[in-house]
Amino acid sequence: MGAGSGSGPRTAFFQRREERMTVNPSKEDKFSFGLWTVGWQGRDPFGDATRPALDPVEAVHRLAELGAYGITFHDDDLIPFGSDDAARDKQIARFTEALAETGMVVPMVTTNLFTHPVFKDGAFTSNDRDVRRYALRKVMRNLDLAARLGAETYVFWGGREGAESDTAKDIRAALDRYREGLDLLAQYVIDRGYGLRFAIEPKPNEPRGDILLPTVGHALAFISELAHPEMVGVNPEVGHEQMAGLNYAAGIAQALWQGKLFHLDLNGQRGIKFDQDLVFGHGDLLNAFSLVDLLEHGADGGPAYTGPRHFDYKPARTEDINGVWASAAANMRTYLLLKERAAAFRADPEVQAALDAARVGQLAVPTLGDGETYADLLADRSAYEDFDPDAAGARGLGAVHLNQLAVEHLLGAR
Ligand SMILES: [Mn+2]
Repeated sequence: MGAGSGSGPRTAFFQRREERMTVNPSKEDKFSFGLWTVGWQGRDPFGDATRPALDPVEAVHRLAELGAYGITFHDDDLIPFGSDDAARDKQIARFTEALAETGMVVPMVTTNLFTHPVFKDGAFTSNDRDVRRYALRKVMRNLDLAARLGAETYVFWGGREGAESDTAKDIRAALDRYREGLDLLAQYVIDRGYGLRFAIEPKPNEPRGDILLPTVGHALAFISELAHPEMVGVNPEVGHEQMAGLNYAAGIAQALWQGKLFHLDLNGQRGIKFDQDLVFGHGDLLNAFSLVDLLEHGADGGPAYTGPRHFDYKPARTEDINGVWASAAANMRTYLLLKERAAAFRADPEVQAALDAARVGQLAVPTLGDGETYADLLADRSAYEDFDPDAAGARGLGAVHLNQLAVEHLLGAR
């Protein structure tokens, strides 16, 4: 199969390779990066920083040159914690100027509610009421800035909202306080006319032993309990779901199904271990392929998601500043290559035949006919009395063949 002997397939292979050389990111691709990604200095629990601090203004310029369209940040990424008003205004002015010079946008903003020791037991769900009130004020201040910069989405990652022991945190009370906080902030956004939507980012653990709203499913269930559920969706991260052993593309599919995919964080993770934040595709590449196929072709062949393709990765601690920019470019190039490979997969007649053989499209057909009732189903002898379960049980699906075709497209062998 694939590029065998003979000039035909070989020529086609090299033509494809030529085409792929031209895969370069542009603003239309809507790639965005967190300031904290390329700005990560490589400090981890066991070691000091391996890189110098990066000026946010330089990050804006370099990412724009690489083809990104947007940049995102936590309040403290842009304005160091504890800055006075004059320093804060000056930094915002420098950043705004860099955005104007490059045409970069700020599609999403979020709050750092985890670095300062004040948040060691959480922000909205700290046992200490004064800490909870302080956290809400910190978010409101940054919501004002997010609206000023034209952001559409405000992310809530509750990394410290959790515990290490079951006895020190009343989970039901913590969820009450989480809801109280988000309801208050939603009302603030409505009253100010900011037009921002909220996106909850689940994570199972790290830095807390156990974090509240640990998976996409937990977050979706929590959202249904809020005062303004229509304003709140999810921001699932590849690595966070995979740290819980879950299928990221499947979680994204459910978020889309519920109309709740407001934003997403792309990166790579290799199995159930600490949060690696690898380059997108540098973990479970086959799941990344399925994810891009879903995002780009999941709605009758067209994009199922049109928001930012946001990368929340960390350039490996081993890299110098050149490696930082190489890894930033790698995220975008990998996404575009997967997009190209997924399009080739969809266009392949053998894939279409394998999809038909596996009856993938049949799942879209409702189980009951139009207007059919359970009484009609009970009266349908072909559904039960005359049905041959042994024959149906003997049918092959051909799922492995279909998956192999995906692998071969991913490898560039077709
Ligand atoms: Mn992560």
